[in-house]
Amino acid sequence: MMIKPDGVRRKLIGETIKRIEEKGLTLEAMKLMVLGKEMAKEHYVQHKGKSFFNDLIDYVTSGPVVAMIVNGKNAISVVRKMMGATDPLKAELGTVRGDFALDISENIVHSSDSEESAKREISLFFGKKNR
Ligand code: FUP
Repeated sequence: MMIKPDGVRRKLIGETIKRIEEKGLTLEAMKLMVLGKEMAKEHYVQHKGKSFFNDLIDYVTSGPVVAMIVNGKNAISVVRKMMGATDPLKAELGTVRGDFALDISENIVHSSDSEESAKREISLFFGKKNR
């Protein structure tokens, strides 16, 4: 998962990690970094060509992010549930987006939506060529 630039700017790193740890999940790796445009475009490749793509790339490269590898039972679905729906208006209270965000274009966090995307993202953010 990743705490995006607005999450870092708003000092929500600790709050987000606290929730993950209290749930019983384990932080396996963590990295604070500014994403380059190329890495950001690769990360969001499934949205290429969409109306919000350029704004999304500008936003996600606008400051440091915290990329994390989170492990634990059903980690992918549990983390997604804890982060809440992509649109903060639809995210339940008690989720990170439901509690801290108002707008879909600045929704604090990203979390992988499948085993396959988790593998792809881990290799993108933590793979050899980006170490
Ligand atoms: P998620 O899997 O919850 O991160 O959501 P998506 O992959 O669908 O979207 C990734 C990011 O694109 C969102 F976090 C915000 C941005 N987005 C928009 O700005 N507008 C949209 O209509 C959809 C997504």
